[in-house]
Amino acid sequence: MSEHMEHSPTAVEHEYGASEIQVLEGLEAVRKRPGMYIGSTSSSGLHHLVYEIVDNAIDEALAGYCDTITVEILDGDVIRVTDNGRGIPVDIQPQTGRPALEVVYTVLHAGGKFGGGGYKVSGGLHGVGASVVNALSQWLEVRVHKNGNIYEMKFSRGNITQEMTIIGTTDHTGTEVVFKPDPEMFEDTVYDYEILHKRMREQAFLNAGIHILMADRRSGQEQEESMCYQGGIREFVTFINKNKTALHEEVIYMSGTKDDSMAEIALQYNDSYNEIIVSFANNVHTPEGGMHEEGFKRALTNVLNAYGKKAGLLKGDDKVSGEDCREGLTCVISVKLTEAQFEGQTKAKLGNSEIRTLVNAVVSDKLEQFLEENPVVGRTILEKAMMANRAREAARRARENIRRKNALEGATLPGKLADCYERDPALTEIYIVEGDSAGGSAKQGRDSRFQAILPLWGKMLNVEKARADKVYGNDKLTPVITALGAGLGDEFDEEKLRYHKVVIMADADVDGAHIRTLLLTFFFRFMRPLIDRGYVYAAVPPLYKLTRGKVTRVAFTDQERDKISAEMRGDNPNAKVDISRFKGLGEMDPHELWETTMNPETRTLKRITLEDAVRADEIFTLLMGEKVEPRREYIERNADKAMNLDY
Ligand code: 1YM
Repeated sequence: MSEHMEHSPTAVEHEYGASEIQVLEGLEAVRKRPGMYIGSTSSSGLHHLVYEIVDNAIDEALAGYCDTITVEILDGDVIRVTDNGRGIPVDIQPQTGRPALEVVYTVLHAGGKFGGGGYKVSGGLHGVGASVVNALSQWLEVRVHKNGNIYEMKFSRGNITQEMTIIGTTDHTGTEVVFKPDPEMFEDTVYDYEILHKRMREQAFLNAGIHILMADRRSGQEQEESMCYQGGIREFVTFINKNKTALHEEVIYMSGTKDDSMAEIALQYNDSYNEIIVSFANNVHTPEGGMHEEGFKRALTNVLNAYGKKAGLLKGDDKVSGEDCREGLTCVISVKLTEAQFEGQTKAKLGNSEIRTLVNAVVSDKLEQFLEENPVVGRTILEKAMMANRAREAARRARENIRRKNALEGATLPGKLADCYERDPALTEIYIVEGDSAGGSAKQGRDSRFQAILPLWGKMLNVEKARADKVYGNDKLTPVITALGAGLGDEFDEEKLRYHKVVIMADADVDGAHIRTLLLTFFFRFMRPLIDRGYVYAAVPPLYKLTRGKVTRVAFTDQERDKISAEMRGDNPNAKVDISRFKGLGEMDPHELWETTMNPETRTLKRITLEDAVRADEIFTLLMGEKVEPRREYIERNADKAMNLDY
């Protein structure tokens, strides 16, 4: 080491050797085709520069020599990254006769196992490192604290402007890199704090115990956050689930190693229907998945099925599918390996098949063990998967039913449907009406140019007895599906939807609430785009009719009733205003129904939001579920509110 340190600290002119010419050609290539090295020269490439530098600091932390990394955006969109590791080596590298620091910043693909030894995983989406950042920076400075000295080196667009120089002494070790992205290379050089913050938070989760400080020091927009997660990816899962209702308190954590590879997996179920799997290879996000995800999914399905059988929850030939097992799952997978193969369109998919074997083995082993030891959690997870399975099965049966019916009947519109004349779905409305008599009034009262009426007669279902899956094969829903014309589930096709306003018109009583709940649940589970796109509405019929002499008015709330009643009396305190409560839609004559509930000029429609639908689905699950106790509690708790069950 000491003889290397004799390298002159002052900048000296020297003749370029063959290897250095190669170096210059190398960095020139980066400037000619930057997209090849950082993906693009748009915002994503700009931010990528930071990740490349930070990756080196993280590698140093993973090697066990560094625990704090600072990332700062300075005025002029200059980036400064600092760590408290060993400092990049400054000794002369024998092959090139140049300081290692210089080689790291001027030779493409330098980095990694330098001078032999040392565990270093090659991360980075493009795995190109510091020299690429240097080539694409208008200027870059690096200062290394090592051996009691501060070594400094400066560059401009990849060219050395100051040879490595000792500029002072120091009492600690570490590396500081400051660079300004070259405006000649990027469409825009303004950094987005949120993008960097998100990435740094991710890195803090993936590398438990490392302190990462992210700071915006640009004048007028100062902010910073210090991040350190002792729980690592467990805390990552908690973070993703923070606004969701977890089905079990503890995040399940599993890890294992084989040869030079390691895998860790953290997961927790929540009560939603979404699957969130976030995977990483060598701290690089792999949004397209790959072998680590495959290994995980396969093991999860196998373990849950085996456990379900063993615990007596799955009987006979009953099985849950992979998708069933992942409904409501939030999972983070992180693998580290020596020679990561990134594949796919955006090099965001892990190709190493040995990792599939490793993850599969870890999950098969550890998850089984966890479920054995935590039977309550095991049961909860299995029940969630079985519920998902029933819903999926029901959807499939319903789809087949519809297909069969269409084949038999030539996809005719339901007989009860009173269709409208207009054919442009953007202009048409369908009223799904509870009961034949209300349906009759609606048919007479409507504007048949653009309003269609579909009555659903009779009681829709017996809440106490009907099983969830029976509901979807339900004859009453088939006309709804055919009338809307857009199909179901995966095959739902918005293009074919026949009306862009789907209005549920039901009474404000318990039966009406049941029908609304059923329809919303049905739309939520099988025609989700209908709700997402805001096509579903609830009609809001009035509650009161007020009459004085020949004048009649309606009120939608108690307050409104009192206000209107006072208005109708006017200055005459003795005037008699007759107030009656509408018992149901069926009671209104066609004209009343039109004026109060259907006329676009005077009606009130409530657009159904996703939250409404989720709530309906929850209530439905509760009412239809096998658990008697929570159902009874719910009904008792809501008995008095039955009049407006879901609004
Ligand atoms: C702010 C950026 O680059 N830190 C950093 C980089 C290195 C080391 C320490 C390091 C690595 C090794 C030995 C080793 C790098 N060294 C190299 C190379 N922070 C930042 N901190 N000693 C120090 O890997 O053996 C490349 S990066 F190649 F020179 F060893």
